[in-house]
Amino acid sequence: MLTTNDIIKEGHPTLRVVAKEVILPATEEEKEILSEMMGYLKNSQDPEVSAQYKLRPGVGLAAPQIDVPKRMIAVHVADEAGKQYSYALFNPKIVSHSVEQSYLTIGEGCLSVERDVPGIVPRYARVTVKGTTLDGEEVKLRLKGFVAIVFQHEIDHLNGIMFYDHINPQDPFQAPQNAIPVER
Ligand code: K2U
Ligand code: NI
Repeated sequence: MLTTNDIIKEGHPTLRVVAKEVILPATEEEKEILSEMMGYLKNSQDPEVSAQYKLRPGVGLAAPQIDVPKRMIAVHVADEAGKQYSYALFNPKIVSHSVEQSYLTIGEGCLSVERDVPGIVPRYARVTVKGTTLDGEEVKLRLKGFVAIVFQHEIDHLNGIMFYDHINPQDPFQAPQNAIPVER
């Protein structure tokens, strides 16, 4: 099983590469890796397992974070209404997005960043994401709120972007004009 030790930390070059498309159908090895990524998220959200293996809780994970520069992400998160989103996707892509922006009022963290980086991370308020599941099916997801923020954070990892790249260095707490604050 994946543990927090398998997650590379900032400074590791793989966090800054543009990850490669997965040639579909995915190989058994690629499916295994993506399943393990989803397993980490579920384990990290289980109080017993995460305590036993000292797992840092995560709602999303991108393959570059385990030193696999391929376009694969896992997201396991409940939205504001408690609806569970659990998606392990090959080649996720934001195919459209709102002009309107949003941001997580408490700021963002990252399993690859072992320090607090305070500040507002502007995101698109709504995104439509396409990707291919472990079963080889193409899905199209229309997302908003916290779940949309998580998907954008993970897809950024596939492009070598860290959440703090979006924070305004002049005024880290400046909320973008007309942006929707997302509480967590
Ligand atoms: O990619 C990662 O490093 C996992 C990130 C995902 C994240 C998405 C959106 C905003 C912040 C972080 C986190 O480590 S998951 C940890 C976490 C758990 C619950 C709520 C917020 C963040
Ligand atoms: Ni991250």
